[in-house]
Amino acid sequence: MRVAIVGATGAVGHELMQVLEQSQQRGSLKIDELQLYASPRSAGKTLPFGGQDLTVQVTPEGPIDADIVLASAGGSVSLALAHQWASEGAIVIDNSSAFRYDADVPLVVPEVNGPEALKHKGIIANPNCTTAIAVVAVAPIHRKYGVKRMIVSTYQATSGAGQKGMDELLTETHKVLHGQQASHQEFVHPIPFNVIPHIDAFQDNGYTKEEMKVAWETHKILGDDSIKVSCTAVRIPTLRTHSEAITLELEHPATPDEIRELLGSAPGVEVRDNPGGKLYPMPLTASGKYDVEVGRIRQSLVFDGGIDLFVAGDQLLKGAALNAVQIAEYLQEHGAIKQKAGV
Ligand code: A2P
Ligand code: 11C
Repeated sequence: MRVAIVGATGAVGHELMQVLEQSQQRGSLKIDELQLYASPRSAGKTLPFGGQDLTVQVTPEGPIDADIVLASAGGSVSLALAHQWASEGAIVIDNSSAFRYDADVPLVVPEVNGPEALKHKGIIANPNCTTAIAVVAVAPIHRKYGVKRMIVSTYQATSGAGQKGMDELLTETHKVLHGQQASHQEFVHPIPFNVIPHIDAFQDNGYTKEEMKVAWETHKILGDDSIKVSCTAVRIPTLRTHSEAITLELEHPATPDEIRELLGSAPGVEVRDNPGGKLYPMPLTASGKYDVEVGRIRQSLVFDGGIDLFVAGDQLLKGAALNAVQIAEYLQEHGAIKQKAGV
């Protein structure tokens, strides 16, 4: 199978290469060729993969001769080029928000709605990171107990703004620690020692687009528009891993023990829930992990039989690169990747 990464030099691109290498080592994906693309700024750079140095090329404006294109160069690049890349038969797994709400583009978290991926028409969308991390924990609860309302407050890492976001956290914090004033470029305000309740653009209803994505995408992934979702999305000064406090009103009441047991066997979830032992989800422990940590599971004081919980999931992994590679693995497992003759 021939795989291409568009945006290979970015933060998600870097993780894509690691996750692909691990998938290849496990024997999940068999990669015959990996092509790397980025902007003209990076042309000629080399990046290591499988013991070789691969050269980064300028992203083509026409078809890409690969079986799978993992696109992570931002919405405007995908919007302009993804259909071209797919035009010769490549399947584009797109990490941007460009196509997520298109009726003929599946929006997929494999452990939640994997079969949707098989309905693609050339493009499959990878969800917004905050949503992907939340639905891994919420989907099993929805299936068994029926989620009526979902209230989410997020604590989002700077990795959500890519490598430049992480760099800004480090350089600006260094400045503050040396008595200088922090400035800002990737974020709306200086990020060191701050929290910013403003991610993406404000909409007419007073919510930000990031917050509305959590509602829109949860509906599409769970296949249920009736769930009422409200989100407050906040940027915090951590490097990677988004954390989320989630309150659920349920159709059928559940106890915390029932939810612990359910999530204990849910794919992609690690229950980390022993407050007495100071064990709960945190970016410190969830970073670098494939599973989403879930803990602080308790009975809601607001909704009878409802549940409160806290999740932490690596934004660059389950929130981006890992989910994309899992979609490719799902397609391959289901014989849905038609390799071209000669490969
Ligand atoms: P480059 O490193 O050459 O700028 P991040 O989200 O971490 O900022 O990464 C964005 C990725 O998208 C990088 O690999 C970046 O390449 C790539 N990229 C940005 N703009 C373009 C573009 N116009 N065409 C192709 N790739 C792009
Ligand atoms: C952030 N969640 O943390 C955003 C980044 O819809 O793919 C990802 C935006 C998206 O800034």
